[in-house]
Amino acid sequence: MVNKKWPKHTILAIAIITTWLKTYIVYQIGFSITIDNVRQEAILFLSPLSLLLFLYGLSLFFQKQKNKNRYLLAMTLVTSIILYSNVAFYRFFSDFITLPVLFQTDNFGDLGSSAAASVYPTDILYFSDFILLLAAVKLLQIKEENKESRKRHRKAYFVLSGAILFLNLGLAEAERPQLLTRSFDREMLVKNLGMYNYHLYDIYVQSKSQAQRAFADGSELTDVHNYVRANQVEPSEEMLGIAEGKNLIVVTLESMQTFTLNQEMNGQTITPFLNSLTEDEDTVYFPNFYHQTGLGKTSDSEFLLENSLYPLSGGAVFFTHGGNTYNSMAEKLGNQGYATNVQHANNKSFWNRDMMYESLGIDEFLDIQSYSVEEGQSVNWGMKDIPFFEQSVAHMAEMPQPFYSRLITLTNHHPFTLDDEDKLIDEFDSNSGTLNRFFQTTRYLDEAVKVLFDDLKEQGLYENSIIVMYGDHYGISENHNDAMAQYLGKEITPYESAQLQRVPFFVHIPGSGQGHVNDKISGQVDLRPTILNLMGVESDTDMQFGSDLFSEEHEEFTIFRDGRYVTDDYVFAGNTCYENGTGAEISQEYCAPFSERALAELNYSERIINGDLLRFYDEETGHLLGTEQ
Ligand code: GP9
Ligand code: MN
Repeated sequence: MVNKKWPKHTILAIAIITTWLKTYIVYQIGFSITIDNVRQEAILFLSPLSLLLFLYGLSLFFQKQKNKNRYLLAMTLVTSIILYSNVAFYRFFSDFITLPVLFQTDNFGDLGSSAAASVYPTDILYFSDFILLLAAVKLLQIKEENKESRKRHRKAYFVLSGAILFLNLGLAEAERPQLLTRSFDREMLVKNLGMYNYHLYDIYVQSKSQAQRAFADGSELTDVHNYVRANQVEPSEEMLGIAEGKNLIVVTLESMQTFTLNQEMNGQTITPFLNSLTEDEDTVYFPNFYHQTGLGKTSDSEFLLENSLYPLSGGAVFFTHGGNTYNSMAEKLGNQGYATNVQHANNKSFWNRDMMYESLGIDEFLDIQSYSVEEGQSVNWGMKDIPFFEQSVAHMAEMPQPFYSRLITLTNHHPFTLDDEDKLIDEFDSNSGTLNRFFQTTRYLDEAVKVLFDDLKEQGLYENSIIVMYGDHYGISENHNDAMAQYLGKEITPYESAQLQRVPFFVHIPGSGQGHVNDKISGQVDLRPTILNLMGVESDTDMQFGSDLFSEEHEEFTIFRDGRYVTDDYVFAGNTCYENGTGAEISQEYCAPFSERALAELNYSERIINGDLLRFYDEETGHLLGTEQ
């Protein structure tokens, strides 16, 4: 035994296999990662391998076995520290480490002490691969290798590790389309890419935005500021401050689209309660309100609502710019003495909400941990909307008043599945199961909103609140155009497709008697100025791109995040100019001036975000900081 010489790559093989297996075991015991099927389990198992093969494989470039060993020991220690730090962090925050938390100590103030308090002696096992490797290095004698075979083997080795990386990415993409471009959830990234690749990806995303930020300065705001001020409108005297001092409840209606309102599907009403609100004496209903979200979906709609800035063209701004300076609606209401919070029964790291809400100045985030989900209360993505609303209203009853509480629903989410007892209407009968089920989940969401109203009344919160509800984005994508055409009884041209981006928007002010249908062309970017004016909170020096929908001067020009737009006369979609109303194709000349403005406006907004320019702006005075004005 003592004289036995082991094959030349034994130490490398031990390092890779022990770290790989240890990582997989730690995934199971150190975190609560949800796995729904065998493919996800297989990806989770495979995911640490590609980076380990590459990183540890670099040892092949060392000539002496001694140096190889040292390098491998160092790397095993580094990967162990990374993995273990995440475990310790997760014990406290139920989240994975992302670069900004290491620098934003004000966000996670007691990070160091919390982490230190969660260390146990048995945690040494998280370093078991390092310990095993140390023993192997001490005990095993390794054969020398000749130069020629080294080069050949090395090449083959790195080709193999590249192939495994692509296999991993391919499987991850199949499991979660657009995983890297949308980057929605840290858990999903870790699950699909592996902990080590996740950190590399995180470093890439964060340093890209930090670099853009570093080169920006306040002077870049001058043009943007001039543009914003030039497009400012006067509020409507009648509506200004009409809800002053009341609680503000904003409900995000997941995936709800306007085409389902005041319509039937095979003789069945889809949204009976919301339909009644469209004629209610205390409700203003906006049938020509469009979503303006990009890849960040729900989070983009939240971003528009809070900031009246456009989300980004690539990636989710909640992820890429979660540490920027913002001047959110929550912060403004907070300054007026409002208790501000978001209620959403999902994992808090989804869309990086836990971090972003800190930047948006939201006092409290009631995530899934604040709900008790009983047997039968969960479907599809998580807690059903009806029990969610019931428990959310119970939370509100405990809140100091006035409060601003945002409620984000979840049941009407792709793939639109429901338990039988919650199916209040039949499915549609097209070739798209997605569209067929969508009607049922929309009907369920409508029912849930009714429960919300009833519960608010029961708890005595209704009279003193204003309830705003908006659809976050489409539920039915263009992949289902054939089925949509069957339902609507017309072909889905780019013009129709743009019209399908309408989502409902309601402003319900109990006892106001202000109910009417406001059919102005409008979008989510208008939510903030509209709501703030109703609440009697001035926003006329703010850097916002939307305008108050109750103002006589509101311009009917709504720009989608992808560059399409709608005005009262035109719709620009699929690079074609259409006449709004008839859908007739018309000369590009009509649209040209708007196309130019749409591009400019999206660019201005993007510049603010990429350069983190609001840090150079004093919203109280409307002055640019560090420049003469
Ligand atoms: C997740 C929920 C849904 O928490 O908001 O997100 P989506 O996929 O619609 O953007
Ligand atoms: Mn959504």
